[in-house]
Amino acid sequence: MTRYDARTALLVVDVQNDFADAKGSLSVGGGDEIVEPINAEIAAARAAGAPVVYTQDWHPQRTAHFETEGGPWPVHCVQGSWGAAFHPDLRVEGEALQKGAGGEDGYSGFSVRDPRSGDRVSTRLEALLHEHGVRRLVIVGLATDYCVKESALDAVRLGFEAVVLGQAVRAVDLQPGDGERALEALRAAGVTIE
Ligand code: VGL
Ligand code: ZN
Repeated sequence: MTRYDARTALLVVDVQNDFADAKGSLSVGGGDEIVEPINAEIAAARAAGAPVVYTQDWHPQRTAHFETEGGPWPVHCVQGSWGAAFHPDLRVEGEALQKGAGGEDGYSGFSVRDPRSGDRVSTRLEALLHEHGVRRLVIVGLATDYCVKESALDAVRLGFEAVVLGQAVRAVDLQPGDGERALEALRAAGVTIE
């Protein structure tokens, strides 16, 4: 079990039906297997007084993030839909931050990016963590090669210590090995993989 304290936060990335359920539109292989391990982390974090923060991919119906508008992805996590809801077995015991609501791609929990112009805008996550006095982040969820990766890279760039739990993340693997390569890139950037 991971070490938690009041200066550590658990970040639960995008454990939503479209990624975590086999019937989801962007279903990640083994996505549902990580819900119970993540619940155990949530319980451990709360017992230690560590804040738990959740992100949700939260797209409008039309966005350049989707294939229908020239982007890379099938329509997924549309605001308010079943696919955008948290997996029903996930314990939700903390604040949820929704990203991408203005049509941005929103891979990182810390910043969203306009898919056409590339302009980046910060979300509330960094300020929220600072308000709680957090300096270390434990990151779990979906998907290893996109939102987990980008969130962990931003975390170390912003000066947080970051730990990704290998048994509580899963990859999209558009190309075989993307998940493994993402973990290597994270290690190289100074993220601890446990
Ligand atoms: C994600 C692809 C598209 C993710 C979000 O949560 O990792 N991946 N949108
Ligand atoms: Zn998305």
